[in-house]
Amino acid sequence: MAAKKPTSKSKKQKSAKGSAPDGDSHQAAGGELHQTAGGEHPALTTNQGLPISDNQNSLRANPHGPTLLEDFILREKIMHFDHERIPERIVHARGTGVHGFFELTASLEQYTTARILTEVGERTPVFTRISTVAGGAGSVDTPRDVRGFAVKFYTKEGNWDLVGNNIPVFFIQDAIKFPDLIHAVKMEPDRGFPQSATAHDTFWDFISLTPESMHMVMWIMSDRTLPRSLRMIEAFGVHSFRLVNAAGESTFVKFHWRPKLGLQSTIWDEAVKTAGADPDFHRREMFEAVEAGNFPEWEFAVQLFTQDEADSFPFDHLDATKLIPEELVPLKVIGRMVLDRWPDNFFAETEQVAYCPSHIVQGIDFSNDPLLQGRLFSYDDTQLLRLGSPNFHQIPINAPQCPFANLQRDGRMQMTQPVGRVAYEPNSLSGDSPRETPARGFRSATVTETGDKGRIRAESFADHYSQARQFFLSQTAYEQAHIASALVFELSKVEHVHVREAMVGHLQHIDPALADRVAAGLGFDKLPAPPRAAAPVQDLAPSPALQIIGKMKNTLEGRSVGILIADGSDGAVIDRIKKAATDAGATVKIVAPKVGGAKLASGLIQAADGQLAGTPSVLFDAVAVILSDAGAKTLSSESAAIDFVRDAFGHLKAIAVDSGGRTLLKKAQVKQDAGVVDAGDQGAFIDAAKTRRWDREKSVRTLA
Ligand code: HDD
Repeated sequence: MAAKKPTSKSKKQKSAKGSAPDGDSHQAAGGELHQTAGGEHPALTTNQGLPISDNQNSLRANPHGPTLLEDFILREKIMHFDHERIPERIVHARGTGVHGFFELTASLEQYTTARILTEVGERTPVFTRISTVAGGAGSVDTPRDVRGFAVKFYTKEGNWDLVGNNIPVFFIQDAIKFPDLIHAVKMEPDRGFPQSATAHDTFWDFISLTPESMHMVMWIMSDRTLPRSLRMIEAFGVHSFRLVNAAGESTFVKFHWRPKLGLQSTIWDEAVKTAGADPDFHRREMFEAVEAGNFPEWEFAVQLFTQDEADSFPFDHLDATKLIPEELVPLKVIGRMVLDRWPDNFFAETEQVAYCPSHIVQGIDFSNDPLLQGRLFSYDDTQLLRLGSPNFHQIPINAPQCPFANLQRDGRMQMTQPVGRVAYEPNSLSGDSPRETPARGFRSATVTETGDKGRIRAESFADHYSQARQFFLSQTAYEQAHIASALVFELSKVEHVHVREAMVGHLQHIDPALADRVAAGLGFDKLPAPPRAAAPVQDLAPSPALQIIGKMKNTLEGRSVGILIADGSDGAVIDRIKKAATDAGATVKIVAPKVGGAKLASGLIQAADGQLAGTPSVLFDAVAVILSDAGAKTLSSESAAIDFVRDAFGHLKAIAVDSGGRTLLKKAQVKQDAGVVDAGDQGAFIDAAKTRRWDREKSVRTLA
């Protein structure tokens, strides 16, 4: 008999019978009961269903006496509380998850039997978790870090987990190096810091001794690791996978996610300040977007290629430190993903979701990428520790949404109640126990393997610098300057001079001019010698698709505009700016010295969305400063106001000002350039707000 399938359907089914109501009931010391929300409240009970008469006081021998061990209600409650946490993920501990759907727009029937990739128009539920890598679960959202991008597709043929990152390559070529990489990047073990940062000795020591990571280093030093929003990142399945068709033929595939809102990043100083202003910046922004119905959306695209084509590439596609430039194998868009439902419960869903690259469906198969092969073990193993039981697939967020049945039994936290005598196969005693299905069951791709067994790295994996060079040379001058400056910043935090030197040595293979800039930024008086390169560095054609600036969309959709006002501001100007920005798709927030709002020139009160001290300009993509003369005078001696405009300017944002706003800019010694526009010209402001003033940067900071 098939095991009963756990369900995650309706809210009603999910909340345990008798669980706490939304409204709060509070019994004061005098014993009076306050109901704070209307409606029928179910009785509060113990986990055994016993109604609880008093949830405010433990059982005591007398009013001033000791608490009694007998108080099983107290013990049950505290015991449960003590066990509320599970081990956090060793990597990707901090994440934000959202439900949604995947819809196929073009069939890959020629290449695969996987129905999720062949049934056009079919909507498949997904749960997507986007994460940082290095920090703990409580770390901030905006460190310089890779973003994980894990999608669980609840397909009709079983769950498919595509566990990728926002960077298409990885640090290492073989999974056996993963623990070393992570130990190097995490807090240093003797001192317990830094949290969530690569800018320290152990990380760069490891990297400087691992030439294969140079391509990834270029990506992580770029602004890709400083996303403006989780809705504005690309993501990649990284490895080559295989698609297998009905004839059993296989084609290699790389998976890509492309955000509908385009790519956008912040700059380093902005990311650092955002961490202080709002440690939950990305999670909050995602929450607010989903709640407002501005559902994040990505296109799903594939790069398809044969073994023969792969043989002609100037790199080995099984090496996860390499990407396939779009110019070499174009992307084919085959679907879209929309995230439209915030989870009901963070722990039950976002924390307990268990992704495993080994979760695939028939018609999709693995490649021999040695990094992928190691991952196929690691994730199941990690879920056993985190979730504590081989039955983790029964947790609603992890359970397939198609029928599933087998003869696995028992184990911790078994939630189903299998019936019958038979728990083995083959058997002759049961007429309805699950059986293997040779015709439609999963079959691995037919692959011939030859060669000598051994701990061997293929010769074709030896070129560590060519694609790093290609990436760097594909960037705009502004992006190159950010990469060089990020390297200077990070290596300046490294105490060991030989590690700094070793890194600059590697950079010489990537681009001698980059090495010069970083060496100058670090104050070297001579250039260190480059290490021996295991393979000649190739001059690959630049790939503009690798830029961020080139992929920024000329839109205010998904962006936010902050309007700084004070008592005496002109309400009509505020309204016009607000309307223009809202019409262009932006979210607008009013910032005032007091959260209660400001008294406008008209005498009306304008409500504020944020208090100035707690709502700095780093939270916005563009700002307007609308002040009366008196308001400007008051704010001129307010450091939060000075920082507001100075940072907006320093972070290359558009600023709209009226005459009071201009006074504040002068006081803050902010120069006026083409990105500082008159508040009366809303059209000019909207145009300027859609981009950043890259040409301003050289006037506000020294870049390497
Ligand atoms: Fe990993 C989590 C992505 C290499 C071992 N990984 C994890 C998550 C993402 C990735 C997005 C978080 C999933 C979630 O939201 O729960 N990992 C990658 C990518 C890699 C990669 C794109 C290279 C291409 N990972 C990798 C290797 C190993 C691991 C080589 C080990 C050999 N990864 C893990 C893990 C984690 C994990 C320890 C921690 C939590 C979890 O699995 O569920 O098993």
